Order: sequence, then C-alpha cells, then structure tokens
Amino acid sequence: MTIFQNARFFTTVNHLKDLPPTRAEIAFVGRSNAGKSSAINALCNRTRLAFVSKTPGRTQHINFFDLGQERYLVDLPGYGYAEVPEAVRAHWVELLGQYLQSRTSLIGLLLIMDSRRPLRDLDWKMIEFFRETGRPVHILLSKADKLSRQEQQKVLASVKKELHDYPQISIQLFSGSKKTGIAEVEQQVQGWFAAGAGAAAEENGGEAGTLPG
Ligand SMILES: Nc1nc2c(ncn2[C@@H]2O[C@H](COP(=O)(O)OP(=O)(O)OP(=O)(O)O)[C@@H](O)[C@H]2O)c(=O)[nH]1
Ligand SMILES: [Mg+2]
Repeated sequence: MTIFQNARFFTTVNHLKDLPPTRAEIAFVGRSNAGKSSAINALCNRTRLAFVSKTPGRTQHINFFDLGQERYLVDLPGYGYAEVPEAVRAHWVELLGQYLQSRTSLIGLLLIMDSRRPLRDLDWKMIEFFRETGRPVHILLSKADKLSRQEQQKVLASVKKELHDYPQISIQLFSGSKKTGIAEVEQQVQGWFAAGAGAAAEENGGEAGTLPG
C-alpha cells in the first residue's frame, strides 16, 4: 500500500483566500504540457484523477488531492503557455507565486520537465524563485519513454551536472505512460512527509523574485 493509493479529489482553488487549512502538502509544478497531471494519475494509479490534455493550459486552477492522514498533493497550473490572454496569465502567475512563497504547509516541490527539453528558461526561473523558500525540490524528467535508454542516461547526467550547485534539488527519470520511476518518487515524497521537510525552513527572508508565466 503506497501513500498515494487512496488519493481523492479534494478541492479546486482559484483565489488564495479559498486555500484549504494548512496540513502537509507537496505540489507539482512545471511548464504547461510537461506531464504534471499525468504524473499525479500515474502515482495514484488512476486514469482520470487529474485532468490530462494534449492542449497546453489544461490545469488552470490549484487542484488539491487528499491522500488521507492530513496530507495533500497539489496540481498547479503550468507556466510557459503562450496562448493564454495576458489577464489570465497574470492571474495564474500571481496565484502561483503567492502560493509557492506563502504556503507554510508546502513541504516540497515536484518539478516536472519534459526529458527532451529540460531546464528551459522558465524552469530556471522557477528553481531560483523557489530556492528562496529553502524547501526541497525533486525533479521528474518526464516522458522518458520518448527517449532511448542511452538518451535517458545522458539527459539525467547532464541535468545533474547543471544542478550540481543546488544541494536541495534531486533528479530522476519518470514516465507516466510507462509507469516508470514511481517507486523513486514515492520514496522521496514519503521522506518529505515523514520528516516534515521544509516545515522547519525559516521564514522566507529573501527578496521576492519574478515568477515564470
Ligand atoms: N509519451 C508520454 N506522454 C506523456 C507522458 N506524460 C504526459 N504525457 C502527455 O503529455 C500531454 C500533457 O500531459 P498533462 O499531464 O496534461 O500535462 P500538464 O503538465 O498537466 O499540463 P498543463 O495542465 O497544461 O500544465 C498529454 O498529451 C499526455 O498524454 C509520458 O510519461 N509519456
Ligand atoms: Mg495539468
């Protein structure tokens, strides 16, 4: 029995004032279409818990999934999707930025990047932005099924090398479609929940940066 086994949809939030009471939660972020919602479904062993779409921009609000034991998974809107009206994009960026910076119950971030195009400008912005919170980030190099085994190892090594100076970041390969890398994510997330990682992170004293959008 895994910690994701009994996940249920809990609530959708479009304004910070509607966020549920703080418990312990981990959030999925990344470029639009990177595979965040697919990763949630794969981890929870469900097909339509989180909405997946070929069209970028499918997840537009903050969606909470209840794992039981006062723990939540949070599916966040993707960044980097050019086709949204400016006013909508600005709203997402605001919502996302405030959530990431102020949510005390957020104990760790799962950053999803398409393994064929990792570490793009907005991913770096996210990494730098979130770094100020002092909380850990675990990167999933998603859609690994699209790469050969050799390419997978190459991209993993190169991303590790690029993030060498970020000790709070760990990295793995993942495929929601082939369900590979699930045990590794579980182990990571379980560790965060068990340790209450980041909960002890000191109040964010840094200057707020600008978020990707
Ligand atoms: N081959 C392959 N395709 C995947 C995988 N994960 C996601 N996809 C596809 O990528 C597309 C986007 O997946 P989503 O999970 O909706 O992506 P998202 O990051 O939630 O996107 P937004 O909600 O727009 O931010 C869909 O067509 C998925 O079927 C994977 O592991 N392998
Ligand atoms: Mg989504």
